[in-house]
Amino acid sequence: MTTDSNPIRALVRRADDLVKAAPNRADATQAWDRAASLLDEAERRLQDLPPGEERDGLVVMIGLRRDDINRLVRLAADPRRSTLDEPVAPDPMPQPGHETLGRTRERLAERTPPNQRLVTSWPVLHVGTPPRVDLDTWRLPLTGLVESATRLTWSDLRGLPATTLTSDFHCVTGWSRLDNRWEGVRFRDVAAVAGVRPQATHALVFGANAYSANLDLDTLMGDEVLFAWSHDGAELESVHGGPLRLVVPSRYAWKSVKWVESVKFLDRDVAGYWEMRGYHNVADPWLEQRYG
Ligand SMILES: Nc1nc2c(c(=O)[nH]1)N[C@H]1C(S)=C(S)[C@@H](COP(=O)(O)O)O[C@H]1N2
Ligand SMILES: [Mo]
Repeated sequence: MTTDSNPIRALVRRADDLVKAAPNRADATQAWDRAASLLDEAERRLQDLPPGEERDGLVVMIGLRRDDINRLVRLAADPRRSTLDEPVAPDPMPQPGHETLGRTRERLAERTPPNQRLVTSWPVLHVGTPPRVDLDTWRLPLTGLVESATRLTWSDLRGLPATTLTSDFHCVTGWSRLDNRWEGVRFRDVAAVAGVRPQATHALVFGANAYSANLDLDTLMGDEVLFAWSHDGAELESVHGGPLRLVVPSRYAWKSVKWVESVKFLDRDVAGYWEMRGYHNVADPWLEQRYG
């Protein structure tokens, strides 16, 4: 009998989805408990897998997630921390059939990557708790392979040429939100302040709660990639990554880092948070690059 690792991977991904949607729920602890029991179940099923690389890889994948959940539970229990927590309005995961109105079916289909469903609400997904950010002390360090290491202040950032762009947003958990009007500055205009060295090929963009995503510079320097502070005409809410989030429309939304904290330019590709946890390195929704 051959033992299939896919059901184990499916359990792990269900646990991920619960963790990311936990901020939408009145009781995040319940979501973490449920995620932890899915990991228990995954670990039980590991016993049936033959020893080898695949099994070892899954052991690491499960272990990383156990650490994540433990960290989240610890943080939530920390009284210094929980006084900073803002209540998040419940925003349940969209159900199939929750469709955008007023456009022709064909036109919508053209803009909907495979196995995505359209939503008009805007789900909130992230690991951890939105940080409280003070714009007076906020800094954006640009580090690594740059001509001059730079720490932008909020007013430095707002002094750069602002752009408004409309783009679609595709989350790996299966929802897409079309026509998001973002206002911000292009990644490449921010990068130009520090001057990117010629040998740089990739960057890691870091966000609050030890989050990160890796991208190649060709993608990051593209026209559509913004650091955004406004969405659909309103200041970007903290739950959606305000004061500043990255927006990379050509990639699944986990690459659109919320609460950006720094950018590091590199001459090699280094895996970010979800990429390290088995998600696809590139994450093109049109090629359905969900998992590695
Ligand atoms: N800092 C940070 N950024 C993050 C995440 C996160 O956990 N932390 N989650 C990502 C994921 S998985 C998604 S789908 C989008 C969700 O953005 P939204 O909550 O504004 O819809 O943010 C991305 N950016
Ligand atoms: Mo996501």
